[in-house]
Amino acid sequence: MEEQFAIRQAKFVTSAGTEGNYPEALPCEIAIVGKSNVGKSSLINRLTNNQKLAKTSSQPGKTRLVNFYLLNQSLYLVDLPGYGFAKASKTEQKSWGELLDKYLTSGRVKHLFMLIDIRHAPTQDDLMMFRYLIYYNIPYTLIATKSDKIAKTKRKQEANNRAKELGAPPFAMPFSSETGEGKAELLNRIGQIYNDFTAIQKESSEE
Ligand SMILES: Nc1nc2c(ncn2[C@@H]2O[C@H](COP(=O)(O)OP(=O)(O)O)[C@@H](O)[C@H]2O)c(=O)[nH]1
Ligand SMILES: [Mg+2]
Repeated sequence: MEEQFAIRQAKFVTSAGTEGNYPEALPCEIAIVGKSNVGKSSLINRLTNNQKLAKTSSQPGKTRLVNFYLLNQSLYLVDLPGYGFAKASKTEQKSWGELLDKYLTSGRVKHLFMLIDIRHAPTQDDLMMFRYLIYYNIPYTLIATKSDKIAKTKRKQEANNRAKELGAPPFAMPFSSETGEGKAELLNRIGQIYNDFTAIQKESSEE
């Protein structure tokens, strides 16, 4: 069933570091992972129609904190720091690992959007990230970003190829922050996830 999540309001709430200073949890929290520069911040901006909400950069590796965005006062969309930035020092890589580990094991995240570039085979870091989310049994959706960079006729196939290369079931959603391709589908996905978790909460509060 199509049940698009209509974003009426989106605002930045807070950034959290390794100390785990997260905002009060909500029933539904969706986080976005992917390597630096894959298009995480641009996706948030496109979804919310606000080009200034999440900082984007053509210079990778700028976001080092867990950024919380509140949609319609009822759902968190979380921008996680990107991985695989070649210039990052060992110390930076270690603190990135701690930050991500702390967040992903906090029990807050209900679903992950894992972003991969539609044009490139997954890197070692992508493969590690994917194994990690399987290991922790976190539900996910694969999103193949920058779909505008390849011919329209190849998009579905290429997106699915990226999923196969990761070792996932062969499906990824093509998405472009440039053109808005895939936005409606992604809002449907968010609607489904949101409904699942608010329904779970209603059931348990009725017991
Ligand atoms: N052509 C194109 N460029 C994109 C798209 N998404 C992001 N970019 C560009 O890729 C760069 C990195 O994007 P950003 O959202 O900051 O990536 P992040 O590091 O994953 O948050 C920026 O220069 C964006 O303008 C897209 O869908 N199409
Ligand atoms: Mg970013």
